[in-house]
Order: sequence, then C-alpha cells, then structure tokens
Amino acid sequence: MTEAQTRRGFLYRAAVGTATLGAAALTNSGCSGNKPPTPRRPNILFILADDWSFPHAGAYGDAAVKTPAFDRIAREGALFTHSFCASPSCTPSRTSILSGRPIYKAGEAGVLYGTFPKDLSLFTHALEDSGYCVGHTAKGWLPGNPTAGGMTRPPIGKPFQDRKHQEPVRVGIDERDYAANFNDFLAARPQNAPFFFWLGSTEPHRIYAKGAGIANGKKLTDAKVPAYWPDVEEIRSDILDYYMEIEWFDQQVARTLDILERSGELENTLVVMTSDNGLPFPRAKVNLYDAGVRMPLAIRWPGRVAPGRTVHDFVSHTDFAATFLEAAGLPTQLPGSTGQSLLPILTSAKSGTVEAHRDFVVTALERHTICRPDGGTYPMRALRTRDYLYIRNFEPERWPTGGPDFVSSNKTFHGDVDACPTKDFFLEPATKETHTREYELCFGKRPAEEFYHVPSDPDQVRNLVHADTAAAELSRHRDRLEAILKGDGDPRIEGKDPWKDYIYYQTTGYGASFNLSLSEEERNQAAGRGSHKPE
Ligand SMILES: [Ca+2]
Repeated sequence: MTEAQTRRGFLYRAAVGTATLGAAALTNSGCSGNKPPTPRRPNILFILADDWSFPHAGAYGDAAVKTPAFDRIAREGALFTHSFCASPSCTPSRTSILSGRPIYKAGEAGVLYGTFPKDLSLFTHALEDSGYCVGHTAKGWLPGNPTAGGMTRPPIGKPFQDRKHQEPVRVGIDERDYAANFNDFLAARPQNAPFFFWLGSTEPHRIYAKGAGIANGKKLTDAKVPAYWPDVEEIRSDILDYYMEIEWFDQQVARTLDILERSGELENTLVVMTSDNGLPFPRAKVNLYDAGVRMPLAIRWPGRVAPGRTVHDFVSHTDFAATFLEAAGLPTQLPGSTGQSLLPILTSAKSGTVEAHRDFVVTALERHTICRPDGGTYPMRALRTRDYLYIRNFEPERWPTGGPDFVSSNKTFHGDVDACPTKDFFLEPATKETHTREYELCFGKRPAEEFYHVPSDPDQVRNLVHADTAAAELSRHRDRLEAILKGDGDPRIEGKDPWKDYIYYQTTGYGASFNLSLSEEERNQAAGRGSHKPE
C-alpha cells in the first residue's frame, strides 16, 4: 500500500464519518478519546481454488473428499448449489470475477494469456479508491500480461508471496504458504483499514503427484466416474489425486481462517470460497457442461448471512463484483458489468429459491490454449436453466480439444485438454476402439447445437437436439440465449471474431513461440523449448 493510497483511505474514512455502511459489527475507530463507535465496513476474504468443480466437497454430500473448512463456511453461512463461473478457463474466469462482465464484453481480458483493456473497470480498484487495503497471495489474475493493453494499475493490489512452507510439499503443490502470506498482509495493512484479500490457490490445478490418493489411503471405489470417461483404474486413481489436492487447498483455508479469527477480524469479514473453473479432465475444464462451469460456493458473513442456509438460485461469478461493492457501501454497477449483487439473497432468511428470477446463467468460451491454426478459438455460448443446458457451438467443424494434428502452445495434441493420466489413457490407440463412445464425447467434434435434460441426464451426454419431445424447450432456449447475447452486444452473435487476433502473451516454454508481441528471433528460440508448467 502506497502512502497516497493510505491517505486516500484515511480521507475516505474521515468523510464517511458515522454513515451507516452496512457493516455488522460496531467497534471503536481505534482513535483515542471519547469518540462514539464508528460503523465499520466489512473486510472481504475471497478464496479462489484453481480447477475445482461442484460437487466435490463434503457440504454437498461427497464423502470421498474431506473439506472441513469449506463445510464450516457453508454451515456458518450460505451454501450455493447453482453457482457458475463465467468461463471455464483461468484468465477469462478471473476477468469476469473482477469486472462483473461476461468474457465477450471484456475484450482481450476474455482469453487465456490475454491482457486488460486500458479502461476496464475492476471492483478491486473501486474498493481501493474507497479506502480498502487490497492484496493477494499466489495466483491473482493469471496467466496473462496485465499491462500490455495499457492498464498500469495492479489488478488485485499488492502481492504477498514471500512465505514458503517449512516442510517439503508434495509434487504439484504450491510452495507458497498462503496462510502465512495472508498473515503478512494483515500485519502490513494500515490499522483499522477494511481489507479485501484474494487467496488464489493453485490447487487443484495440475500437475498432481501420480498415485498420491492411493498412497494416502483413498480407495479406487471412492472415485465417482461420470458417464463420459471409461471406468478404469488409471482414471479412478487420477480422480483420487485430484481429491488430494482439494483437501490440501481446504487445509490451507482452515489455517487462513484461524489466522483471521486470531486477528479478531473473523466476525467482521465476508468470506467467499469458490473456484475459477472445473476440474482438469477431458470434457470438464474448458467445456460448458456442468463439470466445467458449475462451481462450489459458500459464503459466510456473521450478522448479515443467517447460518445453515442452502440456496438454489442460479448465480454467476459476474455477480461477485456488485456483491462486494454493495457490501462496502459503494455503487454496485461497474461500467459495462452485467452482474447483480447477491446481498438480497445473502441477507434473506429464506432457503431454497430466494429470488425466483434467478433461474438461468449464461457461460462462454473463446480461447484457452493456442491449439488451432491461425489462432482459431473454439467459440461456445451456453444457457443453463434449472432443467436444461443449451450449448451453441459456433465453429462445429473445428476440434473442441484442438484435435490430433496440431501441436498446441502446451506442446501437446488436443491442447485444450491438460496433460494427465486420464488423457494418456484416452490417447492410447486401443482406447478409441474399446471405449468409442467415451472417446467421441471427450475428443470428438460436436454439432452446432447441444441440448441436455439435466434431471434425467446429469452428466449431459444425451444430446436432445433432434428429439421431437424436446423441440419446444429447445426453441425457447435457443431464442432466449440469442436475445441475451444480442442484448449484451456479444460480437460473436453478430458474426464477428476479434478473438483470433488477440495476442497470446505467454513468455515461457514452447508456447512463447505463439506470442506475436515477441520478436521473430525470440519466437524461434521458444520453438526449440519444452512445454512450460501449465497454468
Ligand atoms: Ca483454473
């Protein structure tokens, strides 16, 4: 925090005086003398996993993965069953969280390895301007180049990255000690300034320690295998390794909550725990099926959020920006944002369906890796309602995964599927013959439209586009999605494609050979390198 920022914060707090700003607790301002208690604005702790899907948490009834910290937040606050990220890829999802916009309204910030348009409004900046101390640890807005597009201000305040775990960590686990870094942030902030802190775990993103689940006592029978993967030992073991990383992440959250509690701030902190996109497996991450976009979400805010509630409303990660701004007593609509504050849901006493109009979400994808000729993306938009999932694939002649003939920026074929034991199994020559249906679902091309009845087909594998019985609902969903996209000004629905020309700002490994902001010599050098660590 700079001196100027600190001073801005002080001036703001002085200006708001005793105005009621919605904070739960009343505390002394910290000044000496006989000043009356001043309403305090809440702190916000935003905990974001990397590649963690619904319903892989104890609070959702998944007995195979232990998540006591998430379960505590849910038990002492609200648990959401229909929370969706805006896009199933790291950077675009994080952009939508920060800006409150769908990715197709966020320009070059709407793709992996993109950059921020200069004038994109972020809630973190609005909080900072109003006196909040803003910081983050581990993965912030990444991967990408935050400044190439002209935005000079850090997207999520000051980084706190110095603390590392004292003991060696398992392969694939981040060496950074998130909780200890949060403790440093708390110690460094100006006294009595409200804070916003982003804990950006890099778990359960790959890579995983292969066999860690089995080695730590998990059983192959614990793994739940959806209908689109072969039910084989290799894949079950890979699922258990994913569970191990979720558990590690949850343990770091528990430590972080302890630190917050010891600091005396827990009761005045709005705590949000969720994920940026779905699990890193075929037909999950980088897909608009539930496995790619339906997210765990629990929110705790004592005094404002009644404990023990489960909410079935459809909420989008584009709603967080307005939520945090309203909690801080600020105007809720960032320019260009579409999200709506969750506070009416959070402060309601109701469970189940709270706001009946929240009965859908829209999700979208353009670019994950560079895995097609000429920077071609795999453009998709989807409308998810209570009973149906409608997906529009705008370029069905392209391979959704990048296909078997193009060496992607990750230096693999099918580059939009992260390298992993499950992918290895799929790409063994025999699998295409022995598990043809699963192979086609995960690695084949797709029709221009997909339509699934979720209650009878939760894994979303039976496309009803040609089913007479679904025709009326299909038509309704198709029209509704098109109207929303047109209303939002999505270039894709107008037949435009700015995304193929957005620079891919990767600077490490083989993938940098696709970075057109580098010189030809630098790109040629990168072409001789191996794969970078996936982000
Ligand atoms: Ca991610």
